[in-house]
Amino acid sequence: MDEMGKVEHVDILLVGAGFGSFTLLNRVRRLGYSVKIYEKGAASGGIWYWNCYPGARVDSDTPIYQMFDKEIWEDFTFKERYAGGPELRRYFDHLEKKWNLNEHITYNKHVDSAVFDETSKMWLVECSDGSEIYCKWFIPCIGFASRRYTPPIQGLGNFKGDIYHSAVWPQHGVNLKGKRIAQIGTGASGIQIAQEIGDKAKQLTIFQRTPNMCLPMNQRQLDPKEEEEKKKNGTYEREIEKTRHTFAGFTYDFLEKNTFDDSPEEREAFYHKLMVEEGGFKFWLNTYKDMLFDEKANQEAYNFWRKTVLKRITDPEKQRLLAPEQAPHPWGTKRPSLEQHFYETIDKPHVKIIDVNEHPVQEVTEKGIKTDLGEVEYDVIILATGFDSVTGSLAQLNIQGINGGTIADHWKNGTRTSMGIAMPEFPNMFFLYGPQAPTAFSNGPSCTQFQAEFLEKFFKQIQDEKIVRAEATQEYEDDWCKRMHEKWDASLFPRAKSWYQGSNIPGRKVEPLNWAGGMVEYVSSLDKSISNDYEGWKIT
Ligand code: N01
Repeated sequence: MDEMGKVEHVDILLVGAGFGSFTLLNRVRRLGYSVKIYEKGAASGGIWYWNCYPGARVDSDTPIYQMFDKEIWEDFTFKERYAGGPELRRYFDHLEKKWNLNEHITYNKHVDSAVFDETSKMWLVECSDGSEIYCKWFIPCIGFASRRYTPPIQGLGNFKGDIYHSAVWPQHGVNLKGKRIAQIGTGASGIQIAQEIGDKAKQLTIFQRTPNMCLPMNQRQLDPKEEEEKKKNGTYEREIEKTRHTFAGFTYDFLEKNTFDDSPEEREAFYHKLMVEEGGFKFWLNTYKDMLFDEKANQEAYNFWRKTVLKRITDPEKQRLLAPEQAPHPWGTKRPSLEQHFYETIDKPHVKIIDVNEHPVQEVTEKGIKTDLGEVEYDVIILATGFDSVTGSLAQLNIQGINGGTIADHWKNGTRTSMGIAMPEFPNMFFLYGPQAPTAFSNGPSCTQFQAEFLEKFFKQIQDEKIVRAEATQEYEDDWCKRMHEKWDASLFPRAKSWYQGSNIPGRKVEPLNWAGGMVEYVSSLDKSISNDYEGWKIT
């Protein structure tokens, strides 16, 4: 409500203050739309606000993990090849100032529900503080990881020490020096936390369900002068332009050749270059084109990965647990984390690994954790157990479509979207960086940038044509779901129990959640849906 007691109105309401909403806001306000962002946290950054655990760091490298706008990078230079959480928070402050975003953002504003009013063609959005706002276009930009997952571990509530989840880490930080720490989970968050706190802890026990087949990050400090030069000589622009033409929105892509096109010596040298010399995701996304499709090719990659990692672990039991002879799933079908000194840290005597498949957690007690190996006391339990990924963010909101059903209802027999950006029965609503888009298969800022560019074109076109209602067609949704499955089923991805397909949570439907057909095909599908007289949309 405003001071007159009237419900507020805005053209476009965005939810979440992260990459997605900032990119989109800056584009659509130039078209003359009034735009607001509601953010439930006290500051911007999205995932970087909430996941402020020790060692949080991005796994896309500079310069592509940022806004693709020259005016922004002109006077902000990242200090590291892979930026850490605090630097990314500073980057968001910079964005807010540079683009004067403050007047558009309301913090500590938690959207609870939204309902579409067919008469006014507007969404009525309600917040947990009781306030309401009408918007013509409703666009949640809440990403794929805003609903954390805590497994139902017996007795967790009885623990008298401290429990922290990586996805809602205290903003003021936590002193873990000299503590006896249990950490559950070894995904990207778990790997980063363990390598960061390993040396501070008196004792660290990691409860592992699946080994994370990590790749070396090859982190390095950036030389500010060199970066300035790259900005001047066009390198930044060229690198960013490359992201438009690759499978995952990175600067590199799969090779044209297959694994066994090379001789064993050539292959060995190539793997070494990618994994050891260059680091990052190159061994995953810049490798032979059959690696994620052909079992033998994949095994070859795993053999090299294992051989390389084993050299960094001395304890034979830890070697067995971290890099087993038999891979738990094809290599790369679960997101490999980028580590800095994870294996060396874990190899230390005060760090233990318990495989929960061999020794399940029986119960958390007041003092510690009990398995068939006995009860061990801890001061702190860290839950690095991930998210109700990809769909959980949107499904948790009470958003009602025209037939009164919520998003969760729309997905009760499986996730369905039109091009990973809209759904039938939810007119005038889009979402960024969510289900069935390239999302977790992409460099995040590339995905949000290309989706925002599409929406900018869309909003420009409907403004010119005085269109007030747009709803994805059922036909387009059916077709997208079919294509989603075709791409997914042709790969080795279905073979891993991973959050890519919802199998990290017992009982959840297992289905492809991210578009596996590549960024280029994705963007051209979006464009086609409006260029051809709105063939993907019902328009009025
Ligand atoms: O979550 P995860 P995350 N008992 O789901 C384990 C992005 N991100 O927060 O592998 C024991 O990957 C679970 O085991 P398993 C990035 O895209 C990026 O780490 O399912 N363990 C797994 O080990 C990332 O990939 C960064 O068998 C249990 C862990 O908990 C995504 O977010 C940093 C268990 C969860 O790992 C998710 O990352 C952080 C149980 N009952 C996040 N239940 C960057 O580096 C679950 N687990 C950019």
